[in-house]
Amino acid sequence: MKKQWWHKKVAYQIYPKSFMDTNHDGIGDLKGIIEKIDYLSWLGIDLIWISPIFKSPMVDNGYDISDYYAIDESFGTMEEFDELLRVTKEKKMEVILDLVINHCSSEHVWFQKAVEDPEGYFGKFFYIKETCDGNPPNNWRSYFGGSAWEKLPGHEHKYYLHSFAKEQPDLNWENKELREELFKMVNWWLEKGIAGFRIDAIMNIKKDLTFANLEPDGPDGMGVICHSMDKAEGIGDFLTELKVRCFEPHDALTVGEVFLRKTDELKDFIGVNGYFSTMFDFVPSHLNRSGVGFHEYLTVSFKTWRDSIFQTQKDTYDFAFEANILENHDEPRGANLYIPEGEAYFYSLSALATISILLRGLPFLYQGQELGMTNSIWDSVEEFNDIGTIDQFHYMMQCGLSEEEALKHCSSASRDNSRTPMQWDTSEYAGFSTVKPWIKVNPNYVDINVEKQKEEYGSLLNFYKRLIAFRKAEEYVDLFTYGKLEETYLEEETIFAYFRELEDQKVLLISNFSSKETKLLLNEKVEDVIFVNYEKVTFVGNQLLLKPYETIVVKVLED
Ligand code: TEU
Ligand code: CA
Repeated sequence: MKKQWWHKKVAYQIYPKSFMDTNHDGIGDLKGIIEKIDYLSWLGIDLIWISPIFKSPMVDNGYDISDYYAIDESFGTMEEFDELLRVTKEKKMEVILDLVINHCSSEHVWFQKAVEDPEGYFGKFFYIKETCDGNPPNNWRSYFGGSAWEKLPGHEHKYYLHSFAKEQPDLNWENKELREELFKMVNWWLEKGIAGFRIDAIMNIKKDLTFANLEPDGPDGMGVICHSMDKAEGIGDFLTELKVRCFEPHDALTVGEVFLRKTDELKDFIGVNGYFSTMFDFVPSHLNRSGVGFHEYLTVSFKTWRDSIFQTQKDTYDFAFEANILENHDEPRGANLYIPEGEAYFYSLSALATISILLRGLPFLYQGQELGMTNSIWDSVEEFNDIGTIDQFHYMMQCGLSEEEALKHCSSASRDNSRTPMQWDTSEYAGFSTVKPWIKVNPNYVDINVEKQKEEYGSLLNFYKRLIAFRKAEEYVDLFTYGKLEETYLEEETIFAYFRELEDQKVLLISNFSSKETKLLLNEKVEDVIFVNYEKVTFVGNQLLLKPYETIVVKVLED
């Protein structure tokens, strides 16, 4: 594999609205990020992805951009952004931003002009369709609920397409002029000195241009728009152009938010000459999705989860790195998703951390994950801010669920669970702000916060710091970056185990991912124990006595 500048990095996602507020308006800001760079550097982070900070009416918290060249006032100014870049460079950190180019905001000037003159230059930046019967052009349901078509204001028979909210009109990538505008913007940011982008909802840019109806999948007679993408062909041409015109000349790091991952296309996407540097492995976090809604989430067994991670590793070994995550701003907390209820404590969370961070690929942490932040407590639907959650609530009621049931499902599945303010200390509002934040603080901040965990050697936060340092230690960094990953002990009910091997180095990770003790007879000769989450490891001969969630890394001797 060709070595890349970003291969050995450990990344951290910041959701700026919830990270740190410095001007007392209850909204996180750029100055807040600057203030906390030392913290991230202390933790061992050297790559930061910041969710959208561009000018936006905030219908979807910045994923609805009304000016790609401006910083939203609620986050700060362009000068502050430049200062952030300067400060991160000083700490040898790189910054990547969020590239939201499937859609813009309905307040973007392009859309405003399209409304004025749908047949004109800017009208062609969007998907605008006229219907004779006054109904939407087809039965596609948007991701955030309701028809994916909205009437163009002031035009009775004209509709525009929006895969997400109606305030997020889809951009028409078939139009060369639109693409040129986007390439110009992408290059402008890269020239400013950012290292690259996380690329939002990118699979949506290619449409099924027949606009055929979908098989209905709900009581509303609609089908969710993602299924229309099965029939969208030729996305590769757009992505190649984007790469050649923007990413390649800047040696940018690009992380695709690629859904509908197809194994036989992985080389095209993230191979040596792929469209992107890497893409997130969403398979493990989406195993519980049935594709219909919050109320139809499935239960996922330990083995299904474990084996899905191994499958991705097998699919990409030799030619690519996936980006490994436990959490992001669209998912509930990993502590709730991957760990059985009532069992999220230091040992289980540190086990999860070790399994994830030592995989082959680019590790991403999401803010608060290093503390073991959990899903919050939601007392009523009014407490949610997320447009997707509010839609799901109403959709579940439409499907016949009671208000109580709908709230229960939202509480466990809502994206707002990961968007509660970062928990810095025990002061009111968790040290995130001095005023009431835009979204409810998780009441457990009194126990789970940076200040407290920084002081305790045995905290999850300090564990993460040691774990990142271990991955990056001179002795192991090549092994953990480039070494082959091979799964083992697959027949064991609770064991998550894999080898990492590079040339004459070979280590074995063993995790007893269960609240019960277990024994494991090792087939390997152990030379040394090099990483642990308990103080003491117990061997009886070659048998390991593993405590609940005990996780170790050992050096093994080749026979
Ligand atoms: O997400 C794309 C996407 O498809 C998600 O809406 C996903 O289906 C949903 O969050 C369920 O987990 C990206 C961003 O990550 C998300 O925050 C934005 O809302 C969305 O694009 C629109 O820009
Ligand atoms: Ca603020």
